Amino acid sequence: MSRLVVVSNRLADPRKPAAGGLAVALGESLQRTGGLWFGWSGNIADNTADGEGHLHTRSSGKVTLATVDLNQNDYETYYEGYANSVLWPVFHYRLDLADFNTRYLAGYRRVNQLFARKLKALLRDDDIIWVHDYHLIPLAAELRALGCRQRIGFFLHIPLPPALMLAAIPQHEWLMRSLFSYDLVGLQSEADVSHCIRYMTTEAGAELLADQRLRAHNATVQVRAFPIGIDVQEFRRLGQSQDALDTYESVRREYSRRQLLLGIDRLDYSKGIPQRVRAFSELLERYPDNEHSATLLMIASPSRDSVHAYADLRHELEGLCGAINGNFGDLDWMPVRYIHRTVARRRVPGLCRASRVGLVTPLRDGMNLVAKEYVVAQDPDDPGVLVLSRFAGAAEQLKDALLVNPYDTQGMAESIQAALHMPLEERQRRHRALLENITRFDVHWWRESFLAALGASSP
Ligand code: ADQ
Repeated sequence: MSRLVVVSNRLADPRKPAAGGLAVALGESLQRTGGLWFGWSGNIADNTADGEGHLHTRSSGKVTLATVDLNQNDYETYYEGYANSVLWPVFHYRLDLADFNTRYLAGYRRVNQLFARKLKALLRDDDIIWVHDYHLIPLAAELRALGCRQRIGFFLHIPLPPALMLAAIPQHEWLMRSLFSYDLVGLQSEADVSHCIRYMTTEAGAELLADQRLRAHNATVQVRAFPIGIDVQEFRRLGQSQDALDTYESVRREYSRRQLLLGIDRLDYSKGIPQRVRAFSELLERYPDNEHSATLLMIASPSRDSVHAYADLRHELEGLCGAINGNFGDLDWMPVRYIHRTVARRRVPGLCRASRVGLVTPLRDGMNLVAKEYVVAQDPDDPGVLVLSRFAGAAEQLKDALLVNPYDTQGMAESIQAALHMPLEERQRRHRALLENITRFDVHWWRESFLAALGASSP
């Protein structure tokens, strides 16, 4: 059996309990066959004499974790710059927030070349390589340039936007051409796949063959949707832990006379958090029966603080929450509770279960795992209602959620009102259908179907 090599910007120790579902799922594969996980250490170190980051390796069971350090300049240009100020906004349809500084491109190329050089030294001929996410799009092209012939697959965790949006990136031809160095490109949704195929056929002159394979530049790549799932078993187990039960009990007690609405996200402009608060304000305005009752709890974990757009978002949100509490709040009722921090993972299921409505309202999202976690955490006899943006990748699968358009404040307020008053039977029916889908297409299905397709691709 070939060895699996996973490459991602950051890596997590799959055997640490704090690791999320993805790390655990990838780790499981790596442990089974023995494997290598390669990425940035998370450290910013001074450049060494030869200008190369040091390679650190350590073992965790049958898995070797290999990491390199970045220097300050690489961190600013590759990570904060090209990855998070060019690719993240454009791939989330936010051309207005993109900063096409040419320094960033140089850093992005340099780090991808550095990763390729360091990784190549560790590779065996029959390895299967799985590269993750937008930080590393050109990695396969750099590996091929060094003579690597192994099978290489790529999975993009964020959306892939329409062709003309991609074309706004000054280096879009170079960037998208580099996908032809992979044997398989996995995307989150069918919508993303159709954008990719359209770009390749209209902008890159590719020919579309059978089975969503594209041919150009003397290479063939297959592009397919592999919607990522969660580790349902693990999340259920987490929900039965003492911490989760304690969280559930204390939240239920505190909000015993209220209807709780919950939002959990990274504080990111793609997540539609201000839009959610506006819709909640509209709900209180239009449906006064919710006064002194409906309470929106938002837990937004700090993210990319040093990128300007994130600081602006934080200020906007603080203003909105302050205004709504000032306008509607009373001595014994605060309509919005906004917490800017990461809560311990083991508390997430309890929070989800204690809330009547889960609000997942991104303007764009590759998938959105919170939507799936929310459903799995519910009590099947008395489940809460998932209100989900139609612009999350998850909406392609989770048709039984209440699907909303986060740009439509009134429409979203009406859907929240419907969710708060949904009869038990309908809540149970929707929950059953959602849970069935989430359980069937879990993270193991995702990993196994991707690796099977990569194994079957022609090298
Ligand atoms: P993210 O943008 O990080 O992921 P998401 O899919 O929602 O978004 O996953 C976030 C994870 O972090 C969830 O497990 C959630 O429980 C946890 N989390 C978020 N906020 C938290 C908080 N305040 N406290 C504690 N835990 C919190 C990217 C893409 C997504 C895609 C995933 C996986 O942007 O679209 O679904 O990768 O491919």
